[in-house]
Order: sequence, then C-alpha cells, then structure tokens
Amino acid sequence: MNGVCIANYRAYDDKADFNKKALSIAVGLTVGSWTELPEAQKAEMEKHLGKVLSVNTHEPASVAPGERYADIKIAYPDINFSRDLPALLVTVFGKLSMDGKIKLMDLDVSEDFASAFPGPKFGLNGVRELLGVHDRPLLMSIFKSVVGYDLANLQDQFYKQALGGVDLIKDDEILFENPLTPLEKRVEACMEAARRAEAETGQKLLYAVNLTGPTSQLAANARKAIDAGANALLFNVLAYGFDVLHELSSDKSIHVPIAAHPAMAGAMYPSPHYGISASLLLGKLMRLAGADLVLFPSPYGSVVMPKEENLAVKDALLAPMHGLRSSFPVPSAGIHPGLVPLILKDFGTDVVVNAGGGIHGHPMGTAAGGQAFRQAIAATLAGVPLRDAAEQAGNEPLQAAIQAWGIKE
Ligand code: 1AE
Repeated sequence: MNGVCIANYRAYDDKADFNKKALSIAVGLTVGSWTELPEAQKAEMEKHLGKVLSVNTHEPASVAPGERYADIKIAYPDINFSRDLPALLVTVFGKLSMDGKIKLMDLDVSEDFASAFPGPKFGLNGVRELLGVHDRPLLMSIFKSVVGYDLANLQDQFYKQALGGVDLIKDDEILFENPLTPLEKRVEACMEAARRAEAETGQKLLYAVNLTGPTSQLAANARKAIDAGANALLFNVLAYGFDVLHELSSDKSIHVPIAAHPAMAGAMYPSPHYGISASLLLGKLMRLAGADLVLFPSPYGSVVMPKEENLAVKDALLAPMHGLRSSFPVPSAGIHPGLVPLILKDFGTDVVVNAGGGIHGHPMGTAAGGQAFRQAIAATLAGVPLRDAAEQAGNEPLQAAIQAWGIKE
C-alpha cells in the first residue's frame, strides 16, 4: 500500500475485545480521538487517521489462561512522521510497547519511506567482491580474551586467526577504547598482521574493528579507524539506536562494510508477549539502517534462537526489499566445525560461519581452528560427510575438531 506503513502486532489477553483494542491503537497513535471530533474537523484529520486493516483472533481450544491472542494489522499514514526510524518506531510502538501484552511482529514500510534509506553500502555481494570470494560461505573469527591484553598479544592473536584461512576477523564487542589497545594503534597492529598472513595464505581479509565512544564522536572515530587502515567496522547497533547506524552507513566518508552486533537484542525479542520480533529487529530494521553483515544467535549453539525465528531473520536480510542490497546473515554463538553441515543446510552458501571459542578452543591451536572450519566447509560443499573428510590426509585439524566437539546432524 502506498503512503502508509503497516504494523503487525500480536496482542495477548484472556478477555479483551480485540477489535476495540485495535481501533484504540489506530486512533490513539495517530489523531488521538475520532468519534468526539466535529464533522468539519474529521474531514481535515482523515488523512492522519490510522486504519485497522485486520484483526484475527485466536481463541484457544481449552480455557487455559494466557493463550488467547489476536494478530492485528494497522496502517499508519506516512504524513504523520518524518522519514527516520525513531519517528516510525515511536509512532507504531512507542507508548504502545508498554501497554499490556503486545509484541510488534513486523513492519512494512512504504516505498516513499524506504526511499530515505540507502541501506547497506556493500551488502552481501559487495562484501564478497571485496574479498574476491563468490563460491562458498565466508568464515569469520571472533577475537576472544581481549580485555586487559596489550597490542603485541592482540596482534599475535590476529595473526594466528588469519593464518587459519578466515575471511573476516571481528573485535569482541566488549572491546572499547582503552589505553592498552587504542583504536588506531590496534588497527595498525592488526592490519600489519593481516598483510603478513596474506603473504603466506594469499587470502584477503576484512578486520571489523569495534566502533565505540559517545555518539557524537562515532563518525570521527570511524574515519580515524579507516585512515589507520581499517577495512570494516563492528557496531553495537542496539546500544546506540538504529538511527545512528543509518547515519554511519549513509556517510560517504565511511566507505567500509559495517557488521551489526546484536548485543542487547535479548532484552527485546525473546518474549512471545513483549518487544519486537527477531526478524524485524535483527532483520528488516538492521538492513534498512544499512548493516552489511548482521550477527544473530543461531539455532544450534550456545545462545539459542528458535530455528523458525532464525530463518525469518535470514529471509528478512535476503528477500527483495525496496531495491535495497541484501545483508549477509551471520548466525553466531557456540559455533564449531561439526555444525557446518547444519548451517549450510539451513542457510545455503550465502552465510558467514562465525566462531570465537570454536576457533580459539581448537586442540591444535587458533590457526588450526580456522583450518578445521575451512575443511568442514569444503567437505560439505563437496557433499562429503565430515567423518569421511576428517580421515583425509591434511584434514587433521577437522579430525581434532570433531573429536573435541562432535558432529551435530
Ligand atoms: C551472537 C553474537 C556472538 C558473539 O558475538 C560471540 O562473541 C560469540 O562467541 P562464540 O563463538 O560463542 O565463542
């Protein structure tokens, strides 16, 4: 529909008249009151009035309390809000987010609203282009043990990760500006290690350095990092807000991919009754705001998100959306090589396999950790079961990984 943004909600209540509730949302979040308005004013206000598009009530078969809900769809006229995400989100789910058991499930923005958002500057294909890798899933490694370590240690960790054949290395999201590994020095040290590793492996690599600091200094910090050699950024989007990501991704001087970290997302999506669905929070909104890669908890590892929600996040990052580039899905947390066949089965090849502990915790060391993943990816793409691949000469890292973590099918 043109000229409106459509919000989908799921509201729970054992007794409520959901049609009445839907109408009160549509009116309350737009013109405030309707029936009380004089006719002349109604004609004037009509264009601002929210419209209930549908209310589908789910009456539970038993009388078990807490299971009655309705899916409510409401259209909000674009004329009511400026072309930015804070305005849209506050309109459709500002005060409403605190008004009983109600969750924002989805948002379809109008073509006109979307036109204010360039989306990911690189996106999935752009990241592949930068790395020169088009025929396989990418592999990302996460720094672990970073707080309290100095530059020499970080550089050593970086080098070992890079030797393992990973495509991207990301800072840990808890690494902030600090005297031991300040931003520019950290970038210089890590990019120097990247060059040394590339001389050995022949492989390009992106280093997503954590962009931190007060909001007013982020763009300047991003430019400092880029001037020091950074070729990607990591950003804790939800701690700052989607609009901050939008500002950064729209800034022409920040010409490197941005990887969105999901820190804080657990406060917003897991409840069936409150918050914002994972596919909207970590899918559509991240992409609209311009994330080139989006990390989110996988359905397999240590910080679990149900499979259905996971695949909905993936779809939101990849499906056609107002002509925006797609964002690379990065299912994460607790990933080890024995999970690679499952990841590729669920996500296909357009996925970034991402691991921290699953690389650094490898029994033969960090470099072997990356190699084990690459061997697992190659075997899976070739249709070779991991157990068979692990027996092949040269695949000792994969064998050791399987002995350590097993295979999950
Ligand atoms: C969902 C975010 C995952 C993340 O940032 C992280 O550090 C994962 O580490 P591992 O792979 O679980 O050790």
